[in-house]
Amino acid sequence: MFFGDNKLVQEQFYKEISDAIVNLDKERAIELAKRAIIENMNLLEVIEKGYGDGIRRIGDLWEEGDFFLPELMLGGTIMQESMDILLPELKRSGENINLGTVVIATIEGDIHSIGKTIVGTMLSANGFEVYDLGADVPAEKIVNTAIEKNADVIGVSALLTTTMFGQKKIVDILEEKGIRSKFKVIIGGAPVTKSWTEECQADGFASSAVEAVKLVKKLLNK
Ligand code: B12
Repeated sequence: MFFGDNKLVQEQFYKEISDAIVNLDKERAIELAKRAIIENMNLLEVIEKGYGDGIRRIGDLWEEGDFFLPELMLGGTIMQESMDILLPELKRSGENINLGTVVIATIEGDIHSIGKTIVGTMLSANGFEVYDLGADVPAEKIVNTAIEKNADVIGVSALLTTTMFGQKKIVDILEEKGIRSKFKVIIGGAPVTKSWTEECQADGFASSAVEAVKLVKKLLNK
C-alpha cells in the first residue's frame, strides 16, 4: 500500500478530502475517493475523517452565515456522489453472513440521508441484513416494514430538532400495537443525545457508524 501505516500521510489525505468538500471541488472529491480505493485505505476512516469532517465544516460555515443554502446543497450533493463510489466497496465485506435484520430510515419531514446511509452500509458490511427505506419516511411505514421483514432492529435517523419527535413516534406506535418488546429501537443524527434517547424510551443511540455497529451487536448479543 502506497500510504503504508504512515499516520501523518493518512491525516494529510483526510485533510485534503475535507478541504475538497469545503471548497466544493467535486472533481477533486471524486478523484480522492477513487484513489482511497486504489490505495486500499480504511474506507470508513476515509469517510468519517475526510468526507464527514468536510461536510460538518460546511454545516458550521452555513450556521455562521459564511455559506448560503446553494453551497450547503452543493456540498451535500458532492458528499453523496463520493459516497456512491465508496459505500459499495465498503458493503462487499459483509456478504454471506446474517447476524440479524435491520430496518433503517430517516424520519418523515427530514431529507438528510447521508449519515443514515453510512450507518446502514456499515451494518451491511458487518453481516446484518439491512432494509434502507430512504429519507422522509412516515413512522407508520417504518414500523410496518419492520413487522413485514421480521426485523430485529429499527434504526431511525433525524438531523433536525423539529423532526426528532418522529423518533419518539416510532416507539409510541410500537407500544400502541403491543409489540414494543419485539424490536430494538436505535436512534441517531447530529442532535440526538443520551437524554433524548431516554426520553424516547429507545434502546440506544450512536453518534457514528462504528458506534452504531457496536450498539447493534451489543443489543442482539452478537
Ligand atoms: C448536508 C446537509 C444538508 C443537505 C442534506 C443532503 C443529504 N442528502 O443528506 C441538504 C442541503 C439537502 C440539507 C438541507 C437542510 N438542512 Co441540513 N445539513 C447538512 C449538514 C451540513 C451535514 C449533515 C451530514 O450529512 N453530516 C455527515 C454525516 C456523516 O453525519 P450525520 O448525519 O451526523 O450522521 C452520523 C451520526 O449522526 C450517526 N447517525 C446518523 N443517523 C443515524 C441513525 C441511527 C439509527 C444511528 C444509530 C446513528 C446515526 O452516524 C452517522 C455516521 O457517522 C448539517 C450540519 C451538521 N453538523 O450535521 C446540516 C444541518 C443538519 N441542516 C440544517 C438545516 C436547518 C437544513 C434545512 C432546514 C435548510 C433549509 N433552510 O432548507 C434543510 C432541511 C430540509 C428538510 N426538510 O430536511 C441544520 C439543522 C438545525 C437544527 N438543529 O435543526 C444543520 C445542523 C446545519 C446547521 N448547522 O444549522 N442539509
